[in-house]
Amino acid sequence: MPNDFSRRDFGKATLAAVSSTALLPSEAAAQGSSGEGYYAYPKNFVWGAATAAYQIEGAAAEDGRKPSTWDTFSHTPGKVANGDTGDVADDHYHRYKEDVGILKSLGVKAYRFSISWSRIFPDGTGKANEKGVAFYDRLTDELLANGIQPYATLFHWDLPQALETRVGGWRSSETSRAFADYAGYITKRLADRVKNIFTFNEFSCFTDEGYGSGTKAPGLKLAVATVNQVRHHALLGHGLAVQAIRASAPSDVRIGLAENSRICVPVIETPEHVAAAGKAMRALNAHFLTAIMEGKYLDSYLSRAGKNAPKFNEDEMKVIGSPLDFVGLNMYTPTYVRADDSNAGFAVAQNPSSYPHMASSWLTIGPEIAYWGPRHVGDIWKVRDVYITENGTSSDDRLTADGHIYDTDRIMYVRNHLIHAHRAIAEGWPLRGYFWWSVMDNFEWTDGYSKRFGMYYVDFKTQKRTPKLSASFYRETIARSRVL
Ligand code: PNW
Repeated sequence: MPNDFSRRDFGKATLAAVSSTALLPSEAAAQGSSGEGYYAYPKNFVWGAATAAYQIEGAAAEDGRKPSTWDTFSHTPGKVANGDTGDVADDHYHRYKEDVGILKSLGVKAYRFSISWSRIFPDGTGKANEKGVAFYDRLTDELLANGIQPYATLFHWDLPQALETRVGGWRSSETSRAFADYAGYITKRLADRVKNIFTFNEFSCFTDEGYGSGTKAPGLKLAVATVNQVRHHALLGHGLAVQAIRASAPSDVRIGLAENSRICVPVIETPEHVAAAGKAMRALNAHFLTAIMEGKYLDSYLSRAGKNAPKFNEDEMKVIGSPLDFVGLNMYTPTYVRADDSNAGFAVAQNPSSYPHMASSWLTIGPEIAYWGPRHVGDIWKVRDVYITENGTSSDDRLTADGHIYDTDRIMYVRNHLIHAHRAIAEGWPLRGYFWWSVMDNFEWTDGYSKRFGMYYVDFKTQKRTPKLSASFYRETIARSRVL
């Protein structure tokens, strides 16, 4: 990361650039504003929406695609709610034009989707599958024809099963190298049109949860030392991919990642708790985001891991720390932090059992993350471009007799995050865009189709998409470029 950048200068520039529109509520009130411009966003803010391949595409065995670890996992009895699989999902593979039409009607400027490695290299390595590449060609062209910028994620958890079977998946650095080859290949084929590329989506969900708790594919419960090595191989895959993309990409291509780092919110916004939250941000993300941003593992992480620490060398750490153009934060839940006398200087404040959550019980509500995420990343690592690459919620959506879905809880959730995100921008923190998770209801991993995250309701029997009230909320918000 470039270290030459002064936050204060940057903050000034940003505030100058947006000063006619971005007023803090108190400023607007002081000026006697009637609300015009209230929570206004900069005109160049990237309003977007996000999905992932295995969650929406379906067509699991079509045009040469072979199984990923998620096909195997979802077809294993007892792993996914109701025995649901991604075989058909939203049938997006065949309905992508209709779905791009939905994006256009929302008015989004950017669409974040993921590429199924198993479509491109069905065996993980070897000869590319032209028909698989052709699908992403069609999708990219359709997006651009509709004025929507494609933001592509290379890995959203669906590893080609062949790599899991042959080399043990992320247990082997062969998978890291195979990933870099795939990343370089995609760049050659798509980067003339796809200008924003994410390497990975959320490391913990395929490392810790795939090989440790076993709650996600490939569903293994292995020793801590193995899991730490898996984490390291994933980071190495990221770094090697960054280098492979840079080696073949046109100069206007930007590279980043989408990480669900713990976002540390001070319990009370006093200097001591704020300082503790910054320390916690580095320490609690030591094995993923901090390692990438700093090109090293913190001593505290290594000493805590002890004999289970990952095996690595300095060359690998340099690769892992390859400079990025932006950082994407997937954010759903807060980690509240307080100052503490321990060596670490912070402690996580556990939520009481009464703490509120959304329809998914893990989804505790703390919209301050939309402020603290961009602030920490801008402050600690001097990152110049931060995106909220996922934010959204499940809701107990019901079609009413009049055919509508009034998802007021989803609107409440997103609106509050957008208000806190606005504060980050108004203070000059480098937040550039927001991607709503998700466009439409889809395969919600181990919850199958039982949890709905979309702005569009999907009837999975007929594949009919119906806009929820939240779709109107987002359309109006984007059209006016302010929180409504
Ligand atoms: C993200 N947590 O996963 C994923 O990137 C999406 O594919 C997924 O559909 C979406 O969030 C909603 O779950 C997460 O426990 C999984 O904090 C778990 C957590 C956060 C994000």
